[in-house]
Amino acid sequence: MKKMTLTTKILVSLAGGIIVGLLLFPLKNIPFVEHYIIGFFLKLGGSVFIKSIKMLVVPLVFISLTVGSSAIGDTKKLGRIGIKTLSFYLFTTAVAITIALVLANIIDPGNGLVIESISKTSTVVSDSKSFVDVLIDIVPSNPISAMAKGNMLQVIFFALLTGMGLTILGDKVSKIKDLFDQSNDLILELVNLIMQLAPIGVFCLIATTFSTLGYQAMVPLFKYIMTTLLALLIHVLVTYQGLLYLAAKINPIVFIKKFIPAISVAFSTSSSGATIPVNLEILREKFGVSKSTSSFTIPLGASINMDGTSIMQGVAVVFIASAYGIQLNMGDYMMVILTATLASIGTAGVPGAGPIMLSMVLTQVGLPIEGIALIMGVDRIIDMNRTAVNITGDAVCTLIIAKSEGEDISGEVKAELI
Ligand code: DAS
Repeated sequence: MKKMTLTTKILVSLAGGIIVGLLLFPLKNIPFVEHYIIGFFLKLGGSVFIKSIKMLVVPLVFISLTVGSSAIGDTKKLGRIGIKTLSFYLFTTAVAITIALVLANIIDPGNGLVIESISKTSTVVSDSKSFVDVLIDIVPSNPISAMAKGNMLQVIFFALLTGMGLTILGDKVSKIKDLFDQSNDLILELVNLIMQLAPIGVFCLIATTFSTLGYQAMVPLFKYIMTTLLALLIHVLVTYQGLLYLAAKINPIVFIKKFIPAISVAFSTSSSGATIPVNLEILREKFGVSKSTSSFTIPLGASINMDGTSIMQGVAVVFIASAYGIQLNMGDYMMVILTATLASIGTAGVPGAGPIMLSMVLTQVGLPIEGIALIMGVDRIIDMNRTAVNITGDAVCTLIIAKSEGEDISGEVKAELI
């Protein structure tokens, strides 16, 4: 029998976990079920998986952001293309998360899923702190302490600075740059190893959710998935196609038809990294983008441009806050946009990287990281879709940058058709 892919195993464990959870729900008050099945086996499998994800947050953010920002730093040599690319990526990521936050607040997918009412843990943005204090607090007085405490904005600040330092010093610190690059490969392998636990972790987490909440968990989770997919669709059809048409006069239908193979690879692999080759081939062969432009924008985008991921994070923050009865204020939402936009620079283009960065965003707004357990069960379904959006954003940016550089892009809406 053909070996099941990890995605298939996760989807099978998701279905199995829901069924087992619903079967256990009527039995949940029986001491044996409560203390051994739910309270021991399911709790053990789910908690170990969540803590394994949590374990990677600080090293993944620091290393991948240092590597990401040193790559951005190289744009100094590329001048305008680098600045345009970085500006476009950060702009669309901020638009993406704003769409997610607005849509999630309208639909409120977490409504009805009452886990428990708890107060926010201390957040970076609290009523007592003025905005200037928040900005001052981004700078760590001790980067090691920032990492130990998981103050992620301070870790991000230090990582961006480190990456820029590496670029400025260039060949003088090539060994340190190589060490960071190798450490990035190592940390991505650790993410991959942790993701091998996903089938067990997903089974335990989703079985725990349904054995304790029963059918009441069905509708909120379904609404969470649909809200995220709707936000992803809006971002592709409105933001991306609108920008493509306005900035590059490219016919949206032509773009989608030509880009389907890349979307399919991203959907099936849940990996931006794995989609780089087919993305490059389509942009060069079917749109005529130059090698020099695409070989810069696509690999950079696959590592720092994660609009789909930031959309998941925006919806998940609202969903988890609602499930725990926590009211978020405007300062919190601004913090989510800032943190998720910066986090996208550090999100790795590998399966399952999104929830690792989500735990960072949750920490910054004082939400319980355990809330990830609510959505982790269905995350792979969303990962397939958000990865497809991530790489579509990379391609849209590339086409707009190429057009702005005077390259003749095929697929443009010819004057006679406008
Ligand atoms: N799967 C990641 C990617 O390759 C994104 C994520 O996990 O959010 O883009």
